[in-house]
Amino acid sequence: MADEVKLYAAAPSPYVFRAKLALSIKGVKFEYINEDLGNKSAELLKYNPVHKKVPVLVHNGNAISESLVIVEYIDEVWKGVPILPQDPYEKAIARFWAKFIDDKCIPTAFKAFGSNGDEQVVTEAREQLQILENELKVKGTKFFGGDNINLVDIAGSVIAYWVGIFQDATGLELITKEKFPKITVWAEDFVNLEVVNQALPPREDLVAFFKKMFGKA
Ligand SMILES: N[C@@H](CCC(=O)N[C@@H](CS)C(=O)NCC(=O)O)C(=O)O
Repeated sequence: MADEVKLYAAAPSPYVFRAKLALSIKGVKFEYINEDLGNKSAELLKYNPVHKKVPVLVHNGNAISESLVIVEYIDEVWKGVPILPQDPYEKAIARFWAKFIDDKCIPTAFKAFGSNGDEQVVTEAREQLQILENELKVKGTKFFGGDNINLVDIAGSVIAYWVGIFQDATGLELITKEKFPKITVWAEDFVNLEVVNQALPPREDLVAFFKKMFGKA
């Protein structure tokens, strides 16, 4: 029997994108279920009763929540192009950086974009991004995964694509080529990958959406 794969989603969500990209990398066919987050479906609330958030992956009736957990699940179930390193130490390091992006980079960046340019808040966000910049410099590779993207690059898609959109929506230049040369080149390389590019939501739609969200429309 063929696998039944459903993704409960919302187009502007960078977390949904992680799951969508992982499915695309593995070549998995899935049903995309667009949620109205202002009026969540009974299925979403049933499948993710704890957080009530997208993405939720439902595989043959089993629901999995939290984007990084979903990406790991996809990597284990569907073989082919690997997303996590096989070596236990390398795998732990990838999980560490993905968690760093979620725990430190995203919350501080989001706070900065919502702060109307508050200097202290912007500095805090740039301090976290600087750690990521240094990591790319130390690694000296094209992607966090080396020649190919891995869990960290997928986690970082919010920085590679969404941050530029938040910048356009708010007018705050958090990341510039001068301040973050490694992140800038990595972001361009990531977004230019065909598998990434084809899965990304259109830029103009996101700018309009986040302008409203940040009260700039
Ligand atoms: N930690 C979660 C975050 C997911 C998340 O924040 N989803 C947002 C959309 S970007 C959502 O569903 N928000 C609805 C709500 O908070 O009510 C993950 O990685 O999946």
